[in-house]
Amino acid sequence: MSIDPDSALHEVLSIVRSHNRWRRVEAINLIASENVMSPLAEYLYLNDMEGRYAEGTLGSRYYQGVKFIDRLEGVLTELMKYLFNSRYVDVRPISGTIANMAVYAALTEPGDPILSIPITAGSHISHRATGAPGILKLKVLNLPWNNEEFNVDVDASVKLIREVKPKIVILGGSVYLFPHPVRELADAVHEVGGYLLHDSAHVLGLIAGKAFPNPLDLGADVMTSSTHKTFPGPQGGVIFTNNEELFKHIQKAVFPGLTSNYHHHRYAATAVTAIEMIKFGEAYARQVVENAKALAEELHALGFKVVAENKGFTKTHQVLLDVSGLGGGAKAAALLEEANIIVSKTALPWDRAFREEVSGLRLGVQEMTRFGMGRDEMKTIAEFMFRVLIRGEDTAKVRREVVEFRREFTTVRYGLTPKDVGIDQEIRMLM
Ligand code: DSN
Repeated sequence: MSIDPDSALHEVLSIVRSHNRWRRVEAINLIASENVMSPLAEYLYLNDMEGRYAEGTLGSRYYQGVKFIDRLEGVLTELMKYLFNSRYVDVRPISGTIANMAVYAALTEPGDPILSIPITAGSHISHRATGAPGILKLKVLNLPWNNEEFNVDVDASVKLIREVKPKIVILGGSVYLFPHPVRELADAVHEVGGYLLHDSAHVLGLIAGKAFPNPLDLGADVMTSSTHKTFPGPQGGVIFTNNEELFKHIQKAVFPGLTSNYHHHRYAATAVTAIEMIKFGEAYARQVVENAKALAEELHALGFKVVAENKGFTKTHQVLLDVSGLGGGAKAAALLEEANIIVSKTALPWDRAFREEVSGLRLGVQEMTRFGMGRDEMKTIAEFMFRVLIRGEDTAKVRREVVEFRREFTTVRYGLTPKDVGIDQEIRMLM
């Protein structure tokens, strides 16, 4: 096989240009697990730390040349401690999944039972037997789920915890409309000698902005997260706890257990994002939750089956639709993508399984909120979705209008720019 490097180069540039234009300025992105960094965070993301090693823990490294990486990791750690009211923070995990795995590795033995919400109710793959817990040979059982409440069934869960005596009970997940019952389960978990872990990946930015309760304040022993969903930093993972003993075990699981390089170039961007959340996080988080509610109400008014109507639809960045009557989640998501509206299909708790035909669409408004959208724009988005999915309009026609609409919202809010800190230089994305 031969390959022409020049045409491959041309192709690489063209793919990146097309992607950037499509996802940055022409599509309405409603993937609930994504976001955009501020211009300053994006600017700082490219730095020399990208190619360096600093194996070990802060103050005890195996490499020379790390004095500035050490200082930066220290600053980032302090910012995260302050923002999330946590005594101990490990910012080294490179993803939320690695953060979860480090906690399991630190707190369990093979064969131990752990509990997490059912996959169809939105638990993350790293909470399930097919993911990290399975690799560590943990026995994963479902927390009982109440469809009416769209939440964990507290009484049935307390009963199960007393029976099973799990080592870890995991709350939080990828579908997350209402705060899970941390306070209500913490005592039962502790009674049987277990730990309560809250995976805050989806809601970290809302916690930072005080629009969602901080699980550590409510009795969670450990909180894990990624750093790039509602918390709009670069991709990465983080672990929080107030328990010094647990933290020692967790740190060892992170290194030498599960990582040897921490991708330090992301630290500056994560730190800037934390600073931005201190400065603008409350306004951002409030607007995100307001927008999610507005989008749910508009969709409902247009005839969509919006999940959890009896509970007011949502208290997070997410909105869930049951589109089983509109061809199912996969078909609806594909049709919307044709119209440049990017969403993910999802299982709903009443679906039989996760991998089969699923009934739901999961929408997240955090990224569009950062681009300055408010209630009026949520109405416009709901109307675009109505035209594609209910009225069955030509997707190419809707797409042209989506592009025109989206191009008005290309400046990231709630963040800093290089100019704000006296840097008269901008790196522009290839478009
Ligand atoms: N699976 C991702 C999500 O979309 O929620 C998180 O890793």
